Amino acid sequence: MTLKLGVIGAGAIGKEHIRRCTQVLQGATVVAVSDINPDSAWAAAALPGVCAEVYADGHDVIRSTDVEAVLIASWDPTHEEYTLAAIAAGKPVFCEKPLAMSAEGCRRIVDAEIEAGRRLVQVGFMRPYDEGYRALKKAIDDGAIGAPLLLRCAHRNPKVDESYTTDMAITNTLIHELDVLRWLLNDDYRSVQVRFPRSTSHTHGRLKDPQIVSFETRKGTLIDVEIFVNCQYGYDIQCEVVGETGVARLPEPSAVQMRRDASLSTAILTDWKDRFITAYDAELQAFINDVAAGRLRGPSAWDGYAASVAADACLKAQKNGGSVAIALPERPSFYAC
Ligand code: ISE
Repeated sequence: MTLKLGVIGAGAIGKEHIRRCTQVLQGATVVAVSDINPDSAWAAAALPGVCAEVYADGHDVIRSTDVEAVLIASWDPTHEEYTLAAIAAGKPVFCEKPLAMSAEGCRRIVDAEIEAGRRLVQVGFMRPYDEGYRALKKAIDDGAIGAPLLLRCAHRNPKVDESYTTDMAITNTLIHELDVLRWLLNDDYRSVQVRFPRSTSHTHGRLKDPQIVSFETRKGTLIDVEIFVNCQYGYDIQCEVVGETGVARLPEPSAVQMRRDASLSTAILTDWKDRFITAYDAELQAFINDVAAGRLRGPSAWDGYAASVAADACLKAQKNGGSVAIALPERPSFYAC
């Protein structure tokens, strides 16, 4: 059986998802597309192999009787509204990160899903599907380095445009670490502090870049994440876990090592869509398979909410400079694994 997908948002990642659903993955076909910019919707509908109706409004995609499941990849502030509409229509929905712009918004989605009585939402947190993170988690879970004591992470983008502001370093970028690190450590955050070194000359007035975000977890692990979105040299994701008996690092993506012109080098990727390309494939294939099996198991609305509770605290910490408590309520039994 082929799952008929409606896609809202056909920009960078939306178009990529349409391509992968059509050319790479099994079991789904894109039948409807919309974008705030009609040219983007038409361009996505014209990709090789795509045969989709183009709609002017995302709500029309959700309402379309042809659409069985919804994929949301529109502008971040629209995610909550479309996810709630998909839940109300009883359609499974894959929503790109962040699930909503605040914990309050995510909570509305959690409440609506519980009210609907079954899991309908998967959040587009793809890092738990990445082979490197999975290997790192296995090393920790197997006890290979003892209990994790410290983490040093970096999330670097080569550059961002003028519309990217200081808060987006949290809601749009760090949100990946906020999800993947609680999954990696089987832990939750207790508090956070944000510090700003001198800014790079490659940023603009509304973006302090880089930033250092420091967490303490409930089990007492200390985590430093450097977010540096104008680092110039490439897209670089680092995660080093210092344990009681050893140190484990996220593997680098494989690349050819070259000796030439009196130097030894390996290329670094520059586009985040390429860095996690197989993880994006795996998360969406899992969604398609799980919808067919009638049971969603990927990152849940609760995971989206947990990341957002931490993100809200980071936003406060950006402003007050001190330590801010992160209080995640008890997980409802509805989301028990
Ligand atoms: C983008 O939306 C992503 O998801 C990337 O992984 C992240 O590195 C980038 O900063 C975001 O803008």
